Amino acid sequence: MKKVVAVLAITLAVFGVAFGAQNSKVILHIDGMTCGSCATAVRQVLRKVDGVKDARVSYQQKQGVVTYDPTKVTPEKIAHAVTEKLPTYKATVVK
Ligand SMILES: [Cu+2]
Repeated sequence: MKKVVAVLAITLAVFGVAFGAQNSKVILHIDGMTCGSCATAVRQVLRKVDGVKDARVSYQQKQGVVTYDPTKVTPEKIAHAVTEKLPTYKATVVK
């Protein structure tokens, strides 16, 4: 029984690492936002991009922090989606 528990624990640990590795984070610099509504609009576009798990946008800081799956999308594609759907705002990859 102890062996079964140990195997289960190792399996869960391995899967945990695998799932964790699926998510990457990118910081975008976003120009053109003037209020909280701008940030909301940008955030909604970001969250609809395939492969994006989460997005936080601040117009004061002119930046967005995006959590994404690197097997599905690249930071460049995420930044491009913003400028393509909302040409008022210009998003560039910081890191
Ligand atoms: Cu605004």
